[in-house]
Amino acid sequence: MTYSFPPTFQWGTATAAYQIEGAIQADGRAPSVWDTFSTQAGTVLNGDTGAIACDHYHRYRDDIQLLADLGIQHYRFSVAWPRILPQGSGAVNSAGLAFYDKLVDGLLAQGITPHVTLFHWDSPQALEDRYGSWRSREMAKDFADYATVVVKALGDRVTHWMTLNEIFCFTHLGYGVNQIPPHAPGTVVSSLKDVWQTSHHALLAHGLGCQAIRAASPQTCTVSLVDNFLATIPTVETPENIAAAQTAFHTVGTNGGIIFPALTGEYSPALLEQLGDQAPDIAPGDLDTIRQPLDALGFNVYSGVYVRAAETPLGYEILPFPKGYPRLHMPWLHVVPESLYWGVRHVSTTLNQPQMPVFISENGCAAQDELTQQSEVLDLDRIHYLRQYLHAAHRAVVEGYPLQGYFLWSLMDNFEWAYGYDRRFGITYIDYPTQQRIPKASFYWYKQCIAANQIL
Ligand code: PNW
Repeated sequence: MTYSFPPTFQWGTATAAYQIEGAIQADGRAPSVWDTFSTQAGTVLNGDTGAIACDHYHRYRDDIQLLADLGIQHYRFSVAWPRILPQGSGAVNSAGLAFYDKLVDGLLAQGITPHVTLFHWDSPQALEDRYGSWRSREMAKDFADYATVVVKALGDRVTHWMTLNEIFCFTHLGYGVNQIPPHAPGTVVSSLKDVWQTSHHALLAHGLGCQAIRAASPQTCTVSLVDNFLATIPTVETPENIAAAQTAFHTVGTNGGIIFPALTGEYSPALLEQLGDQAPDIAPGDLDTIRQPLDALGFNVYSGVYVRAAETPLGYEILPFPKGYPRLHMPWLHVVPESLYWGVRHVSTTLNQPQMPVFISENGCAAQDELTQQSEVLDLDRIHYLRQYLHAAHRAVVEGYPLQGYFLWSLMDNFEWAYGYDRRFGITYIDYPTQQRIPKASFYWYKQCIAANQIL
């Protein structure tokens, strides 16, 4: 059997501004919360920061060439808010916009479609100082104003927009009580309710952001949210286990309070019952603002959880991963390829959005890559991981779920947040001391898959 995809299937790869750009003081950029956070002792492994990263800001031409060599047609990257509005709001820094102008033109010249994430965690430090960033509702309005500036500047050439990347990570991991390792700004708020309030504000930013993008775009465009909801997988696909996975989908991770309101306009009742007085305050009209019509949903998928029906009060149980379960080079990176298929299926069924196009906005893994004497990286573990997840994507497509495309995380090794440069997710190896880009075996494998439009 060959595992071919439909001719319209979009093959892509993804990066994010703070993880690759470096050049943190260039052309009027002001600090982001990640600059502040990573320079505090003990926050990031080995004391790494994004100050230089992959120096993409200066080497973007080489990186566009790398994309062209890969034969990719779609590239997802993010814009750094503190380059555009260094104080978070107010004065626009045209030199910051000029960088993305050149990047977009360079991509288009190679026939590569840009897919732009407006926020991938690097919020302006100025807004943290002014009102505590996501702790304040003001953040949502400032985000929408920032979106307007970017879309007005690039919207003549960019038609694929994503509002926020992974609300769970930058709110619950950034403000949550006792999160290890924490995310910027690393501000521990005083209650679970206050944590949920930060993600509620982010949902508002998404809603106002969608409206701002559509209002500012000079042409028809597509708008999506990028979410890493947690997929629940029935251990064996019996009707009972499938029903159990659907029930569990409401309350695992932060699903019930992020993807549910974003797509359905309601927090999951099961989650609200669990939260009790720790649920966030929801002002009149908020849920209507949050549930915006979306052209597609971006799903970041790395892992998931197995569920089966059981005689427990909730009617299901989640199976813990036994010691020795296959895992890649992150504590949470259990190999659960079915999470891709089941995530897409839950959008259609459990969230009742059968018409909602889904694309995989990120999938990939960290591996312990080493350069051989011949300057090669034989990352077979990454190829095996990716192949399994692509098989799950193929299953979703052949069963008729509206899965449109797949963006591999990541084009190159980069600053992996609290793990710094210690964890490599790229299909291109970065030799940080020389900034040399060395395509790994997975790069050549993925290139062949793209060219053949099938899993090899
Ligand atoms: C995503 N988890 O983060 C981000 O969007 C990327 O910027 C990041 O580099 C990539 O995945 C790899 O980590 C995640 O705890 C952070 O399950 C945490 C989790 C998953 C994804």
